[in-house]
This record gives sequence, C-alpha cells and structure tokens, in this order.
Amino acid sequence: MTQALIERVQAVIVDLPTIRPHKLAMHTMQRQTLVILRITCSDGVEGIGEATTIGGLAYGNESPESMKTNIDIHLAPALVGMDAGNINAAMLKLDKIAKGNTFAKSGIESALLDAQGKRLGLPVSELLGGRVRDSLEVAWTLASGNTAQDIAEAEQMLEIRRHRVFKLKIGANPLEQDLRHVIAIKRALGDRASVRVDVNQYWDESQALYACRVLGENGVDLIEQPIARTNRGGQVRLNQRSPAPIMADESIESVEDAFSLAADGAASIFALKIAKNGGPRAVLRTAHIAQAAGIALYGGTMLEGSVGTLASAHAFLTLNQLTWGTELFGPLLLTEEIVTQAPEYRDFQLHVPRTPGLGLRLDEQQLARFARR
Ligand code: MUC
Ligand code: MG
Repeated sequence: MTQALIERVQAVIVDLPTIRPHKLAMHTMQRQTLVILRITCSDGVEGIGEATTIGGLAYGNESPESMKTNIDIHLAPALVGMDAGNINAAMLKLDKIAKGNTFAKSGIESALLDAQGKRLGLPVSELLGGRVRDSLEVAWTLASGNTAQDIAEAEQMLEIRRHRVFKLKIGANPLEQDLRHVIAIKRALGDRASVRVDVNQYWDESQALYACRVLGENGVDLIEQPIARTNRGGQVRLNQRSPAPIMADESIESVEDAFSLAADGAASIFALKIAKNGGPRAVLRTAHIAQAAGIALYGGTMLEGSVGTLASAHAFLTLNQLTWGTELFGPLLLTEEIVTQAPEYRDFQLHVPRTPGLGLRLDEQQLARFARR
C-alpha cells in the first residue's frame, strides 16, 4: 500500500438544538456546540472526528472557538504532509508542539483513526486491538430541573426500553432541596432503575461527607465528582467514608491525573472520556491505569454528537470490564443529526456496527445548515 499523506485538517463549528434545556450545576444548555474535524488524505480518504465540550468555557479549559483557532493555527499546519497512517507519529508531534488541548487532540486522533479504518476496511475498535462486545449499556441524564418531569422522563425511558440507569445532575440548589429531589426520584423508580448523581464539584467536603451518607443510605448507587478536582485530600477521605462509591470525572484532565488519583486512592470508579485524555487511544491508557489499580470503569461523555459518541464507543467496546456501563447518549439529547445514519439505541444499549472506521458518513446538507458562519 502506498503511503497516504495528510493534506488538509478542517475544524467546523456546528450549533445544534437540544430536546429540552439540560441543567448542570455550572451551566444550563439550551443547545450543544460540536467541533467537527475533517482530515483529507492524499489517497482520497477523509477521516472525521469531533471535539466537543459543554457550556463554552464553563466545563473545561477549551471552548469550541479556542479549539477551532488552535487547530487552524497550530495543530493543522503541524500535521499537513505527515503520514496519515502513522497515528503514533502524528499524536507525538502534536504533544510536542502543544501542551494540553486534549479536547482538540481527541477530535484529531478520532479523525485519523476513522481515516485509517476506512483505508484498511476495519472498524476503529479493531484498530484499537479488537472489540470484546458489540453494544454498550447507556445511562440517561435527568436534568430538566423539575422532579416530577424527571420522574415522567425516566418512566418513559423504562417503558420504551431505552435506559434503566439514570444520572441526576445536582449541586446548584441548596443541599437539602437537592437531596429531596434525588430521594423522590429513587423512591418513584425503586429497584426498576439504578439512580446515580453527578455534583460537578459543587459541594465542599463538609457537605459531601453528610450528603454521600444520606444518598448512600437511600439507595443511590454512585456519586460522581462531589467536590472540587483540586481538593485531593478531601477526595481521598470521601472515598474512604462514603457508603456509595465515588467516581472521578473532572479530577481527570489527563492520563497523568488518572495515575496520581489511582496512586492516592482518591476514587473507586473513573469516568473515561476521550476529550479529557486526548482521544480514543489516549483514553485507553487511563483505562489501563485504572485496571491495574483495581479501579472500576465507566464510559463517560462530554455530550458529543454522533461522531464523538461513536469514537468513544469504539474505544469502550475494547474494554473487558466496564462495570458501570456508559452514558453515551449525547445524540439523543439533540433534535438534529449531521450524519446520514444515526447511531442505533435499543434494549438499553448502543449498538455499534462493524463498518470500517467510525462507521459514519457526514450529511453534507445538515452540516451546511447548522455550521456556524
Ligand atoms: C458530566 O459532568 O459528566 C455527562 C452527562 C451529562 O448530562 O453531562 C455530562 C457531563
Ligand atoms: Mg460528570
């Protein structure tokens, strides 16, 4: 096979409406903004990827606009002319010229994997060593901000067999109000569903010590990122005392963070996100650290659209133990698609076909319609 070179790297900002406002502690989403990567290669193959965050700069330290600027000005020129099939060399070069920027790098790594998969006729999961499953359990986030509406939404998801695991976004309201909200939802759903919470760092340690006990005693299965990522001592103490397991999310901003969290014993579950690590290959390095440390795994999301969701899914399909399932529901939060065939959700799972690359094609009309001008 002749060598294919990277000819062009494009980043397109796309704004898509959501099915309802999505309330997180730090931000209420009225829409989602995706950064779609297109990498054109000299053999005519195009790889697609996605670099997506939540709420501009409210969640992570890259915004859609900064990702596009950094890709256009720094990352794309460094890649042009490189061997498109040597993903190691390409990502090492990006690590050399750009510190951090894991969201942008994740979109690029995904697009290079998609291109190589298409070139070789292999799904990305097979490029990553081979899948050990074809589908993934998918949780749904209840985040309407209203207890009765959240219960009705959960009942509907159970009824249509789309989700039986629910994550509740809390932290912004007074503590007792949030606790009442969670307990009411858990009581309504009972043993028919797993109920978990994500505090997005909004409690201090004193609140978390109390709240984790109350939630654990009321049947909540998992507590995600209760306190600030910077309070490592507090995370270690909570991990020892909470009756419900503690999951690290924002605490992991890199593979190195994952290592030091594991070394400190600061969480018993890791939320894996391609964006926080620098791509589908990078996230597996975090997964391997967790596995070696006896930390359980959960397939997280930055609420990506279909491209980023499938890039994550291909990586997660290669993991033997995914004890806590995934939350790869991003496309279902959006009212519009930018790929020709939407990912398939049925029987509580996301089903990932064995088509080459990520297995997706961009819908050019939809992309043009929603691309930011
Ligand atoms: C987060 O913090 O986990 C994941 C699901 C959701 O609703 O928000 C995200 C972000
Ligand atoms: Mg989270």
